[in-house]
Order: sequence, then structure tokens, then C-alpha cells
Amino acid sequence: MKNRRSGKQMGFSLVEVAVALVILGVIFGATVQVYHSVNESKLRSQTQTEMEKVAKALVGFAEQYYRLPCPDTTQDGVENCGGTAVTGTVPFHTLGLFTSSQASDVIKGHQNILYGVYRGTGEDLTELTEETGDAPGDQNYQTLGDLKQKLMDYLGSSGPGLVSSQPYVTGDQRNTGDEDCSGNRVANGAFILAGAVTDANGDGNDFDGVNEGVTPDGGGSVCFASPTRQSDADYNDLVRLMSFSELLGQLSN
Ligand SMILES: [Ca+2]
Ligand SMILES: [Ca+2]
Ligand SMILES: [Ca+2]
Ligand SMILES: [Ca+2]
Repeated sequence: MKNRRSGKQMGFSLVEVAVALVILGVIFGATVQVYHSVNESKLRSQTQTEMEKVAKALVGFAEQYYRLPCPDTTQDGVENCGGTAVTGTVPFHTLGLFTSSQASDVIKGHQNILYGVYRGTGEDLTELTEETGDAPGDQNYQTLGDLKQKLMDYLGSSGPGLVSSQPYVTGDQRNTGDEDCSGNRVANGAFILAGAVTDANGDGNDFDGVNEGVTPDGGGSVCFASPTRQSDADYNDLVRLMSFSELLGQLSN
């Protein structure tokens, strides 16, 4: 009788322990999940804010220097115009933004924002040019009016169409079609920014999906994910495209 009761007690307590462990596991799992989603949404809004700051700084730079900066392909914050790279990271020093270490550590500062800029033939936005026929020495030589003219030339009826060697976005898998860098090129931008948030697909690169192919050294793909692509288990990047017409509209008169 004593033996039977003690055996029963032991069995019961094992089941009890097992149930308790399962419950604890579920609670722990749920807590970790909530922590991750709160953390991700915080990072997401920080990245969004940072990207808008960069977009504003790029417009300000264009108003001051009548061109856009080249991408930073060496991750020192300084633009690299020597080569022909159209992608890289944000040249935060050139833009006069706080250095990367001063920006929030959790998003690795501006070095974790990819930057693509249009440098197509005839409408290289990183080049200071004369577009309105003024001679050197003239007060209208290579001014904001020339940058605006360049943007208008691009937007004119004989515009270049989509140029696959320049930064462009693909489809969002909904309204703008398949996410297919070679089969569905949706639009070039005057510039395109991509923010990583976190490494959603866990491949070691904070960027996800097609943005993983756009490398900081400018040697990779020029195809960015769509700004309207929704987040899912494998993708949580943010993309901002400023079109030629939006940039033209943002430049002061
Ligand atoms: Ca550089
Ligand atoms: Ca001019
Ligand atoms: Ca990501
Ligand atoms: Ca990734």
C-alpha cells in the first residue's frame, strides 16, 4: 500500500513537472516573441525616421550644390565619384549628417542605409552641368536652374524609359506585379534608399530579399525591393524612392 501510493505520487509529480515545463515554455516563447516584435517595431520606426532625415539632407544638398552626392562605396561616409558606382551607402559626411557612430547604434547609423542614385548618360544627377546654355562666368552658369532643367529633360516626352543599369525598384507582389529584378523593372528613381531594420530571414545580412544583392561597395545589383512591398517572415526592410518629379517639386524656386 505504501509502495503503491509512493509510486502513484511519483508518477503524478512527473506529469505535473512535465505540464509545468510545457506551460513555462509557452510563456517564455510568447514573451520572447513579444519582445522581438516590440524591438522590431521600435527599430522600424527609428530606421524610418533616419531615412527621412537622409532624404531631406539629399534634397538640401541638391539645393546647395546643384547635384546629388555619389554613393559612398568605401564606408567612410565620404562620397566616391571616381568610379561609376550607382549604389553604396549614404555618404553621411558629405551630407553633413552626424557620423555613423553618433547615430543610433542599434541601426548601425547611416552605414546601414543603402543609397542608389541615378547617374545615367545625359542625366547624371551627381554631376554639376550646364543645361540652359549659359557661358562660364554667367551668373546662371551651373546653378539650381540647371539641375531643374536636367530633371525636366529626363521627364520630357523623349525620356529614357527604364534604364536597367541605374537604380530601380521591382514589383511589390501585389499592385506593381512580381518581385522579379530581371522580369519586372518598375521604376528608376532620382535616388533610392533602403533601410535594413533587422535580418528577418536570418542569412547574416540585415537586408532581406532582393536588397541583399545591393552591396555597400557598389559592385552588386542595382535592383531594390518595392517601397510598397509588405513585411513578412523573411523580409522587413524599408525602401524610399524619390522620383525625378518628386525631387523637382521639392527643390525651391
Ligand atoms: Ca567613401
Ligand atoms: Ca545655366
Ligand atoms: Ca531586414
Ligand atoms: Ca537578410
